[in-house]
Amino acid sequence: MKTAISKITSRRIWDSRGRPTVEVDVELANGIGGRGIAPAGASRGSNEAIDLRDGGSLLAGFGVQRALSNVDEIIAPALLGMDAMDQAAVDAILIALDGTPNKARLGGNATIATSMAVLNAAAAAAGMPLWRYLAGNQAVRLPLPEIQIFGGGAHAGRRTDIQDFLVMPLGAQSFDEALFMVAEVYRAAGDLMASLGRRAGVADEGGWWPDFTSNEEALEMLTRSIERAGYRHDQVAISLDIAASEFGRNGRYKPALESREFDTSEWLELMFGWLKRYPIVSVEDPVAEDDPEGMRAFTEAVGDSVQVIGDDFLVTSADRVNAAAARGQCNAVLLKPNQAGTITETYRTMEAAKKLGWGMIVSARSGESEDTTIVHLATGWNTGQLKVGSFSRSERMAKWNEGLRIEEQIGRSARFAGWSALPARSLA
Ligand code: 2PG
Ligand code: MG
Repeated sequence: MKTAISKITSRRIWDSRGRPTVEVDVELANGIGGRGIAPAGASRGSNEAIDLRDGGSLLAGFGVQRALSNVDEIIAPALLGMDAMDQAAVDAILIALDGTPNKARLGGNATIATSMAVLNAAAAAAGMPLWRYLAGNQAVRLPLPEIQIFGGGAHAGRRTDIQDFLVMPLGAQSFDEALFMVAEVYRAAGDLMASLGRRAGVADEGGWWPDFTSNEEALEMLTRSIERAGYRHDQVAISLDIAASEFGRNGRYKPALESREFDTSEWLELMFGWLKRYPIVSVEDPVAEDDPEGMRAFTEAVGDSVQVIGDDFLVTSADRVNAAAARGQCNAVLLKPNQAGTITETYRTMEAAKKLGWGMIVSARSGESEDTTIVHLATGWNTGQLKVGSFSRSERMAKWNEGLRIEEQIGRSARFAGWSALPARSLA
């Protein structure tokens, strides 16, 4: 069999934060190969796949030697000879070898790098770009990008409580135009901060460092940046990742910049005020992962006008998506392949969300690399949305630029998701 896996190699490489991470190369009998690189989160959901690290004092405990050994000694021998074109069978072996609910034995970093490497090898063997291999005969759209302008929270020393201040170029007609619009907003935001003497470099995902005195000031500055770039709010709108698990627990919210504590309903009221005053069309993790009633209340209150994304709350789990839908929590899911640990589990989560008519946002992590697989997943699976961090630093730009190449490959029949990517309810 030409597409049998004949060799699997792992190595330690370095991510965008200068931390070690897992890279896996898969080679097939026909000599064709594929690669996968594990990303890493900083604000992680407690139920996501375990990012296996060595601990100890070297590299602040971030070493990946155990994960690499798991690839070489446990995963590779089990996958040799398997057909790379059968992703579900390969991933089923990874899941069975691990045997835990959260990849605690092998490490989600070991399994996702392997799973992505196999997928990339299969597409290469089929002689197709990955997005086309994934799409088969299904129609595809270039995803609506969700791009960070200011980075806060765990990615900026908790300088602001809100983690990601992002924009969505809803008025663009193409992916190319979408990036053009965001480039103008990103630059306008940098100029605005410079003119106020508040420009202080960038945060982990390349967004401007949030030198603000309140969360609301950041929202004000973002709104002004959109206007300064010459766009109306129906052309470029705001999306927030509150990442509330970072400062909320047991129904108590302690945002550092708000000078007091909140219970869930007070916290929701504060956010409802933001939704009234600023052009916000999407909110991720508005409440902590341990606050399902807060998530239900938020979704019920805003659900027909705002996309409500579960990240830490859903951890790319099909079961959690279905359970949340039954309880009226969220109307969109963030799809992070390394939260699930394999491509197949990520795919199943996407399918569950698609059946529900939910928004689907394929997402990078705050620790990234030159790997562009997720851009192909967003396009080939036709998820409609893609979140990669900001509009600077090459681990981010590698992905946005890959989207441009895909748009060119599709040519004149290329479609851009735009508004249509938001869940049906938020179009009302
Ligand atoms: C998130 C991501 C990306 P991290 O919370 O959505 O912004 O952050 O990878 O640190 O979890
Ligand atoms: Mg998030």
